[in-house]
Amino acid sequence: LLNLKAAIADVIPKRREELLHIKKNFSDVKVGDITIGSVINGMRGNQSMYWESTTLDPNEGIRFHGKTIAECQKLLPGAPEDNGKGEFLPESMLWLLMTGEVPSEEQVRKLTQELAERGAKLPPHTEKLLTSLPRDMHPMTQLAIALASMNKGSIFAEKYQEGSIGKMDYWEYVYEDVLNLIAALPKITGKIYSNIVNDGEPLGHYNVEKDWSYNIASLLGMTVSDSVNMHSLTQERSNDFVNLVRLYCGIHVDHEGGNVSAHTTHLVGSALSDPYLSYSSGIMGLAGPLHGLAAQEVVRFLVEMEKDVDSVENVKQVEEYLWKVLNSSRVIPGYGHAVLRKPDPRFDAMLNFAEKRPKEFKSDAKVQLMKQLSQIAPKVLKEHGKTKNPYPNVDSASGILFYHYGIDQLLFFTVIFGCSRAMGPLSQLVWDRILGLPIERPKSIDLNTIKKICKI
Ligand code: FCX
Repeated sequence: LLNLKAAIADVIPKRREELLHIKKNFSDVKVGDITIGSVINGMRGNQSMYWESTTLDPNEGIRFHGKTIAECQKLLPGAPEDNGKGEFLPESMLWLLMTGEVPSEEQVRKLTQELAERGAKLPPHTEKLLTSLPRDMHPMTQLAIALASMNKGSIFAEKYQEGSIGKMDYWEYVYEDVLNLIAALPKITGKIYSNIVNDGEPLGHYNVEKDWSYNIASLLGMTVSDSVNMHSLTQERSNDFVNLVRLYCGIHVDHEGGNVSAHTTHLVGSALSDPYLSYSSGIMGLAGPLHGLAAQEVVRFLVEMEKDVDSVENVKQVEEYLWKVLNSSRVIPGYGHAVLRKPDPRFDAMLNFAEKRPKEFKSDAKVQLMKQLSQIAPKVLKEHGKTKNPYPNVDSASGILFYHYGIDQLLFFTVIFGCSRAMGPLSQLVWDRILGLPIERPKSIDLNTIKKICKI
């Protein structure tokens, strides 16, 4: 089956049957106990959400339908021009997330083409709206506005309003919206970036023959063939940047269901708000400094630290700098995680990207500092003794690599995160509707109830 929608339709009957069987026969089986600690501490450890495609192992990191990042890098198809030497395409990951199957080259080519065609034209009102926004408006606000505005063209919302579709068919229209939303992201992203750095004038051309990440890169002004010449680029640097976007977007798609952006998208979607409204809400959560904005915080941190230390080799000075931050009750950005308890394999993948290109990155003091920090900070954080996970998370390496290539608008990094993160939570939204999951409505409790439970 070469078409993604048909491939999903093919696996639906079995999955629906499995879940129905479980619902009918095992609904009373206990998953765990909820503690008072969990209630007043961000629901930590509370396993209470169904998530179809990814699971986060505290020690091994994220798995996509059971596959590690390394396995995905081995198995998922890349772009034809890279002849197996580049990064896998986010489109390949999207296929895996949606169907549970590793796609063939041919399936990915079709999906790439379909997304490129769907994304070739933004809705005129969205384009106009983006053009009208203040140039200094936060890029994530611009993204959330653009996405919410696309709900004007939601096929699901229209069909629901007409009352012409049954519950078991919702997914087909949600799917259409989801693909249209993901396809629109390169143009929206390019427009937001050009608003910030080029007074809204395009930095590149959209190329319908190319893949989704290539178009993001082009519209940021970063490909030799399709960009308005803003940065002096060689073909090699241009190819590397496109592969950085592919890698970054390929591995940031999802981090199971409980993280703020994924959970928000799923929650809002459970009220049958359409995918544009649901993901726009998710984007608002991704904009927080403890979540997606951390990549920007890391770059700011590295830029400041570089000014304060004589050399990246000076371990003592770096340690002192970290203690200064911790003693002033600030966090070390890019370190720690709510679930993960070992170094983030996504961090390793980003670091490997730089390590494979010594000519490019050896002389970049900030990138070297990022690497050095990953050795020093865990020791300091362990000694500090508060952080449950003292290791680098993905944000610790991601922003600084974009910064290296001249994408220096720090607030903008999270928009690229937003492109990638669309794929996981929105695949889940399709599956939420396939499986007919209900509106989410957990029960909250007040202090008197807590006291009663605690017998105090
Ligand atoms: N530096 C200093 N202190 C830290 C810390 C860090 N990097 N990470 C955690 N701590 C502190 C917490 O602030 C908390 O202190 P408190 O008891 O005084 O409130 C204590 O250690 C225990 O927190 P912990 O249980 O380990 O972590 P949480 O689940 O509460 O929070 C985040 C997890 C990720 C929010 C936390 O580690 C943090 O603030 N890290 C820095 C920001 C960051 O990198 N965020 C990106 C995370 C991720 F990759 C993403 O979602 O995008």
